[in-house]
Amino acid sequence: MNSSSTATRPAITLTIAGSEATGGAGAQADLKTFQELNTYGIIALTCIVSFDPKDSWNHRFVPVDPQVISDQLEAVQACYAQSLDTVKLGMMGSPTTIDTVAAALGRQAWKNIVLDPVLICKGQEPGHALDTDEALKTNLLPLATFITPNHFEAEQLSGLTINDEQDLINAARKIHEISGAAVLAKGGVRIAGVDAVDVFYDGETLEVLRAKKIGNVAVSGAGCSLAAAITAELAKGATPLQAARTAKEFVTAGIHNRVSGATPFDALWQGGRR
Ligand code: PXL
Repeated sequence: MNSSSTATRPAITLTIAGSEATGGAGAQADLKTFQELNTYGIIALTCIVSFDPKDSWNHRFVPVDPQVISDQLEAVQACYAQSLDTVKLGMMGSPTTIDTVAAALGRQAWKNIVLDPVLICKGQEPGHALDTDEALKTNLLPLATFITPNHFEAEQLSGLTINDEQDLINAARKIHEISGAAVLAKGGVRIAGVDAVDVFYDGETLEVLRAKKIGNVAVSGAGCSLAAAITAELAKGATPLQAARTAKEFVTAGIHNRVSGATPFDALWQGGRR
């Protein structure tokens, strides 16, 4: 180990997530967010998603072999045994992957486990989402310290139907009750109104975070980047509410400065605040 000053040593942030080759979402979005927010980013890959330009940009999904997921986590945990206490969980994609990841998480103590409960990606079997939902609820929800469900995921996890802001508040409360975690439930473009509304609830504080909607189409990477920004801020010592506020600003700036390609959706630019 070198003997340089600890003052400049960055906080370490691990994401356990899938690759999305065009760079908009997944582990790529997480790593760019970590770098932008001055943490040292690490990835353990769970799956590889490749959009198919010949088939309406639907997702082709390939899981990483469970042993290989385990090996990556073994390497990371052994390398940073002294300093790794913050992890983000992104797309798992299957119950087997969830079991593998839960087992690795159980091998050490964590300060922050941020769960972005990604349930389904186009191109996966719908039945898959149900299995994944159950496995998430059983194996990952109880470990999480912070959960960032989008509209669909909040409905699945809470069992509630969400049409408006009050429904989103009820869902955030319910997800906190079943997990004990801080929750940021994201309304995104799916709740009517001029603002993109997210609800924060940690059992004590309820805060509705608002930003003017920028268009009415979801931007790729917004959810991943939001959870990654929360992860980075927590790793640097922010409270959950501070982390949520900073993450919302970070994502809003990234959507303002989004990147477009041939896909029908744009991608968030993590450098948007510069
Ligand atoms: O945004 C959800 C998401 C997460 N992770 C991966 C993805 C996607 C959506 O495309 O591909 C790897």
